[in-house]
Amino acid sequence: MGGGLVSEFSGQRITVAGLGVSGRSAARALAGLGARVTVVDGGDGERQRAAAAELERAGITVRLGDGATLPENTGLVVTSPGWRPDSALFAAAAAAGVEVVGDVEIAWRLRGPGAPPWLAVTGTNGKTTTVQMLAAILRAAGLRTAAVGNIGTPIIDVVRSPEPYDVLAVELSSYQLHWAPSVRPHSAAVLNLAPDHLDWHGTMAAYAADKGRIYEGNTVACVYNAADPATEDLVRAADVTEGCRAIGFTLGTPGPSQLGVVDGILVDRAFVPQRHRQAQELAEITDVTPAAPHNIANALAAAALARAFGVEPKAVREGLRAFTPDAHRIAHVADVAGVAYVNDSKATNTHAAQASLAAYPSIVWIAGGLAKGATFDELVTAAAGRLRGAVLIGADRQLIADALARHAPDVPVVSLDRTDTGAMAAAVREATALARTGDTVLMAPACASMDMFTNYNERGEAFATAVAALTD
Ligand code: UMA
Repeated sequence: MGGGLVSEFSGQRITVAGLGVSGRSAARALAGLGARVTVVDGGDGERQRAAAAELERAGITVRLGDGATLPENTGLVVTSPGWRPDSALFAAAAAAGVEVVGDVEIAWRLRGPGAPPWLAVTGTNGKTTTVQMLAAILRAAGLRTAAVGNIGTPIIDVVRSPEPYDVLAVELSSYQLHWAPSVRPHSAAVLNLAPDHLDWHGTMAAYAADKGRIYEGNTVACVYNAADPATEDLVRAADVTEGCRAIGFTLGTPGPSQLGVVDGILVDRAFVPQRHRQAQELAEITDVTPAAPHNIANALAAAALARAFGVEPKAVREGLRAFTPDAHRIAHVADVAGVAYVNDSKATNTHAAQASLAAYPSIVWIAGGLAKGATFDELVTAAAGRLRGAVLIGADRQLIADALARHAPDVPVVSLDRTDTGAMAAAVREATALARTGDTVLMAPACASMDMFTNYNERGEAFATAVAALTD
């Protein structure tokens, strides 16, 4: 792979949409292959200017402050995942008969002979953790691998790297799948399906259909969640390679062709010689950190993909033991004056927030941000009995305030009318004032972070810093 590629992109005029992580990676790779690249971005801030200067030094043209006009003579548009399909730039491309694809599609097209297969993971929640677990298991099996995609490392960077890989653990978002029509993973998993990103996809059906693309052309296993029939429906709808199997995972006793849990042991009844009579022990639930139900499900999905790739049971156990969870997913930050502070910044939608709100008996909830078209009635109804109070931040805080007024009218609510980064420290102070001994202050925003922060990591760090300041 790497530099020796003779490329279909050489000499082509390509417009890259977006100057973020994926756009910069795509622009550099395509320019390196001899394409004439123009990057366009609707923003014109400090971050974009610095990135533009860097790309311009590599001979790439950058146009800031106009993400709508298609540069003249564009032969292909390569979009970043965050750009909505109804963006004006794509309407202009369609009118000019120009193809639009994402950076993941380019990564797929750049694979040379002998390129490593992809084990791919999507789902509304748990995909980053599952991909990290999968990579840990593959490493424990002695395989050369990388965790790439929506997790933060653009796949193009790895596909073009001179370092050899045996297999890639790939996290794909619904956005990336939408723009990646020819990707064909070795095996793939959809972990769960709940409403998210509806402002981007338009409808739940469109969101599900984009997620379902991950199963297209799978050769060995389509892994689904037996507790979430919508994921199995997506397997049925997929056009897979002849001989590819549907493999379920369940927190209960597994049937044939499933992985599941029996007496605290993770067992495999799918990749064993006589699956109608035998089960293979893979690990114990105590090998998984944290051993919460949603995380056991993630471990089973990761194990299923690894087993589909031929990994031995022993490596599954070793990999799960080696895995350390994300610092921003239901992470206990500190206890201050008898109150626990928990960072679940990774809860960027209501489905994820529901899992952490269900885990504590008495909660002061910090929530809010960008709602992405979500509604909060179901979440608030489920959590109402556990809420000591709520502190709301961010652009769409009123939507949550309204749901609280409807379904939990007795819960005290503080709504902070500011969206600067210092708002988190104020929110932590307000939450502390509402909390009583034994309570948990839980930052599980149920919203995306980009109205106030660069990403959920930054939001989580702001929370941890604010908690640390309580004892200064
Ligand atoms: N921009 C415009 N016009 C638009 C939209 C964006 O000009 O209409 C510009 C912005 O000014 C910015 C750039 O495009 O400069 C950003 O592009 P982007 O939003 O696609 O973000 P990237 O930095 O390229 O990061 C993307 C993923 N972001 C999104 O899907 C929103 C990252 O996932 C991913 O890690 C990265 O590619 C590498 O693959 C983040 C994410 O939030 C973590 N994902 C969502 C999720 O997990 O829920 C799907």
